[in-house]
Amino acid sequence: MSDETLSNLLKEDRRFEPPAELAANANLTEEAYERAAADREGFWAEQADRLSWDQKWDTVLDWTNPPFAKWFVGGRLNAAYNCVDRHVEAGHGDKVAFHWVGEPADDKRTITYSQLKDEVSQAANALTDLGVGAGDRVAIYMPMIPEAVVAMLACARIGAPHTVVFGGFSSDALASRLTDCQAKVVVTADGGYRRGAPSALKPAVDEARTKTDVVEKVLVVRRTGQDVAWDDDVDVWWHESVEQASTEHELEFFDAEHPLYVMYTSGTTGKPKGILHTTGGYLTGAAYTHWAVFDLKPETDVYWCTADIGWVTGHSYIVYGPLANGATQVLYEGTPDSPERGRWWQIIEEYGVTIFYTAPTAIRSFMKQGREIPDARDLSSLRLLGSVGEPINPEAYVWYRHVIGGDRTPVVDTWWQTETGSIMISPLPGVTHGKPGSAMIPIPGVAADVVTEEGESVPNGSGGYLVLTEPWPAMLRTIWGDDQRFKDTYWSRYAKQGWYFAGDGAKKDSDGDLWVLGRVDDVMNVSGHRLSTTEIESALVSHPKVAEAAVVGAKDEDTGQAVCAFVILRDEAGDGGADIVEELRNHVRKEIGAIAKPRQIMIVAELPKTRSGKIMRRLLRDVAENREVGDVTTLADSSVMDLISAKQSEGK
Ligand code: 6R9
Repeated sequence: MSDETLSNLLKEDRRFEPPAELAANANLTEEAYERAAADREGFWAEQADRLSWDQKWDTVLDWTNPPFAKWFVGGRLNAAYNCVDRHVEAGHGDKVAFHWVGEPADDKRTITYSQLKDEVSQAANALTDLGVGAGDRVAIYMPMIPEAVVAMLACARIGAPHTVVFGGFSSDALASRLTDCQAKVVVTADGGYRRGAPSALKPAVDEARTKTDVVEKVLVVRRTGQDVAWDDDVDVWWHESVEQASTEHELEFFDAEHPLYVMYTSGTTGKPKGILHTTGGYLTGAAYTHWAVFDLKPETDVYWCTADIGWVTGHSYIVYGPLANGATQVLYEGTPDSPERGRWWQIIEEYGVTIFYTAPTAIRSFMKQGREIPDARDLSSLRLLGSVGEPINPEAYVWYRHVIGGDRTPVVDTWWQTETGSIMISPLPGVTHGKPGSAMIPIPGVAADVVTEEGESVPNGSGGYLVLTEPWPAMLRTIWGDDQRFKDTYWSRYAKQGWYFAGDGAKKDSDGDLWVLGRVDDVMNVSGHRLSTTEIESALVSHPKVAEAAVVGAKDEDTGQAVCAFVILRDEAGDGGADIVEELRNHVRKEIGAIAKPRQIMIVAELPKTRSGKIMRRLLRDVAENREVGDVTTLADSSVMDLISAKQSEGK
């Protein structure tokens, strides 16, 4: 990928220094890079010391049977104790753990660490009464309400691995996950609020139970008060069990390698992969990275991560990392634009949020709406912004920093995966001179490289495959029930070297900083030139009329693949004018080169996205290649594809 056509992103030469005050008081400073490289295991042992262990480990890492790692061997701890009880014991019981904000505007709750301890203990007692023991799996299918966090921590407290299934998933998706991990109990709610209206959840659980017989009990939180079907043998109300249970619960400690949770994520085949995380290493990784990358000062910061707990960001950066660090957080139930477009900015103003972590897709949709909306709120409390989930286009990064961060705040572009458990590649806010669009270099403790197919490290200025070259504590331990798939998917491509293959393409710029380009299946090959979807998307988004763009490679008789782009215009651009398509094609040519000029550009109103905000390029490829559109069950809004397909046939 050393082609000059790929140099567009590397032309980005804006740099942002860390603010002096943040640099002077930063949690992690430059010396950590060297210290960690000199003694990686020693460095991780220091990070594990952030946690409270009932029994210390004997060995930091056992890597004698790769790729099956064991971290902190012989150590014993309880994840929920680390996230809750120990803060209460240290005298911080009155500290706010969550400012919970419901979607209905007056629905709010403040939960202190002692209240959280009581509720987690009650839920632990209730789950035990329902027959859940250490090692049993519990599924959690809930809206973003405090009980969801309580349920996760209660599972951790009794050593029952949880599997959180995003509340927007269908009953089919739920049933297949329940079956795969043999979940004995499901925790759910009657419903949740979405865009001002109650949206039912329990019927999907009822339906899933007709497709699998593994579930013995369903614990139901009453959230919306809507009618639910009830099976007396199976269904149990939360308020009749958990809320009646004792707030005293005796702790048990578990082995460092005791399973903490299974998180399902999509792979290249239809069957989702159950990514297994264990206790000691995962919690070490989540706590350390949350402290280092977000420079958390637990006494003064108000931290808000907008992810849903149904995906890994919610696990590591709402539940385990921040709570292990004793943070005060905002937890929000709803969507960014309900009941009004400025809801997020209103919440930041109201709670004085200092650290804000969200996804590029959200940032781009705010760009589309225009800056008047955030400008109407006082966002001066913010001191640090984070991004996760996909590459952030330089324009979106600069807008985020400028409009939301008032040019004061560093932006940390954090690269990681469900599989990695915690952030791997990211700027350090007190150290790094940020470059818009680059995740920069691996954080201290992590070793990554960009390599060729053959496994040679590429020189600066070139691209290849992103690999992690040393094991790390929060790494996945296996795919639930499928060790072979675990080996094949992540460890077979560079088996000789023993590296983890991340499935992402990346480039090193002339300074050796990393630019993650997206999944390798998103890398196109046009007339023998390797082109990145991200790069062309960034070129399109840099056009003043464009809000968001998705690019796919469609089969082409002449060029192998051809570039097809789907573009959402900014509101103020109206329909873009009669020549908009030609204007954009020429813009891409100007930005990158003729080779990247899209064969086809479709102006659309929406893009198909998963609930975690990733654009489903696979579906757009179906449209671009005039195929029947494939499986849309993981889309947040499946009607989007009907609109796009209709538009495509109109144009023919
Ligand atoms: C945390 C999360 C992982 C995939 C990953 C990559 C993409 C995530 C990114 C990024 C560029 C970033 N990704 N963060 N790409 N820059 N800062 O998103 O986990 O849902 O498992 O997705 O997301 O392609 O491989 P997950």
